[in-house]
Amino acid sequence: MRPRHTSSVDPRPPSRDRRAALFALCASALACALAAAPGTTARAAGPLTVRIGFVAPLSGDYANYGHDLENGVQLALDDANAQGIKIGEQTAHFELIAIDDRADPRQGVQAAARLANQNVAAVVGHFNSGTAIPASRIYESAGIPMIDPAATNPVITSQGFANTFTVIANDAQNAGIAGAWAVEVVKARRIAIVDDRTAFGQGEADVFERTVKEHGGNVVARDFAPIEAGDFGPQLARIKAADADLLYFGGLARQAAALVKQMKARSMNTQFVGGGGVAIPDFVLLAGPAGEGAMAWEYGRPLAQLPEGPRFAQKFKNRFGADVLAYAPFGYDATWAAIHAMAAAKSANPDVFRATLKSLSFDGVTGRIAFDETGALKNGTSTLYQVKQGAWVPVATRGG
Ligand code: ABU
Repeated sequence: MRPRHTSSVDPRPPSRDRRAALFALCASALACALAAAPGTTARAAGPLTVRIGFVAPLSGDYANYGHDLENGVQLALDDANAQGIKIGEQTAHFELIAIDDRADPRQGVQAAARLANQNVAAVVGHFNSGTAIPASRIYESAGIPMIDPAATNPVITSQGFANTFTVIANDAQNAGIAGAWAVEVVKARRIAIVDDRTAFGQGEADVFERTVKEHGGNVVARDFAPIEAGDFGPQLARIKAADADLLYFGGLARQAAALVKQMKARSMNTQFVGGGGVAIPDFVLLAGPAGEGAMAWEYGRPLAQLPEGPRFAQKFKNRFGADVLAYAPFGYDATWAAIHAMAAAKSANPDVFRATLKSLSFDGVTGRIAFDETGALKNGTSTLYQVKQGAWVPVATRGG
C-alpha cells in the first residue's frame, strides 16, 4: 500500500510575514516543479510519478505481438508499484504511456516525437525493426533511453547511440545460427531464401544467406514478396524449379503461415525454416495441417525452461486472462532494466541513470540482462522449434 499523506490547514488569514514566507515557499516549489527530472512529476514528500513510454503496433495485422508486449511492460510496472520501489528518497509510482505505431515507420517516428514531448523517462519499444531504427534517432536527440524488447535488426544498436539498448538477441546471432545449422547440422544441399522486404525480414534473410555461404552452403534461390502481398506463387514456382531442400523465410508468423499453406498446395516437400517471430501459436492456427513439421529459430530460451518462466507465465495469465504469445517476457525485462537503473542511480533523469543502465546486470525472466558497449544484449540465446502435433516444441538452444 502506498503511504498516505495528510496536511493541516491554518484557518487564519496570512500575516504580511507569513505571506512573504508563503510566496517564497511557492516560488521555490514552482522552481522545484519546473526543475523536475524528465519523466517525473515531483510532489514534495509524495510519490514520484515516473512515466514510461511504450510503442508497438496495437492495431492492424501485428497488434497481437504489440498487446502481448504491452502486457509484459504493464506487469513489470504493476510489480514495481506493488513493491514500492524507491528512487532516492521518494517512492516511485510508474505510469505507462502506450502509443500505437501500427508497424509503420512514419507513425513510429511520430510516436517517438510524442513521447519525447511527454517527457517520458524511458521508452520500451518498438516491436518492428523498421520502426525502431528511425525512432531510435528521435530518442537519441531527446536523450531518452529506448530499451527494445523485440526488434532485432542489428542496425538498431550499431548506430553508435548512447540511448539505444536491446534485451533480446539480434538477427546477426539468430539468423547466423540458423545459417550455420542449415549447412552443418541439416546438411541441406540446395537452400532457398524468401523475405518480406521489411527491415526485419530482409535483414535476417541477408544474414542467413551470408552465413550459409560462409559455411560452404549452396543458395539456389533468393527471392522476396512484399509483406502485404500474401501470394508466394511466383516465388514458390522458382523455388520448386530449383529443387530446394530447405526454404528459409525472413518475416513474421502471418506470412510464414500463408507460405507453408501455398507450399503444401504445390505438394512441395522442401523443409520450411522460419526466423524470429514465427514460432508463435498464431502460425499453427493460421497454417493448420500445412504447418506440421515447420521449423523456426526464435530468440531466447523456452519460457518453461527458465527459472522464473513458469511463475511469470502464470502471473501473466492471472492478470490478463491470456497466455504469453511471444515477447511479453522481454517487455517485462526491458521495463525492469529501466526501473533497476533508476533505483540504483537514485534518479529518474536519463542523464543520471543512463550510465547505470549501461553497466546494469540482473537476472530477468528471460535470463541475465546486461549490455555490451553498443547497448546490445550480452550473451543472447536462440532456440530452434518445430511444429509437432499442432504445437511448437523446442528442439535445441544455442548461444548464451
Ligand atoms: N524480431 C522480431 C520482431 C520483428 C522485427 O524485428 O521487426
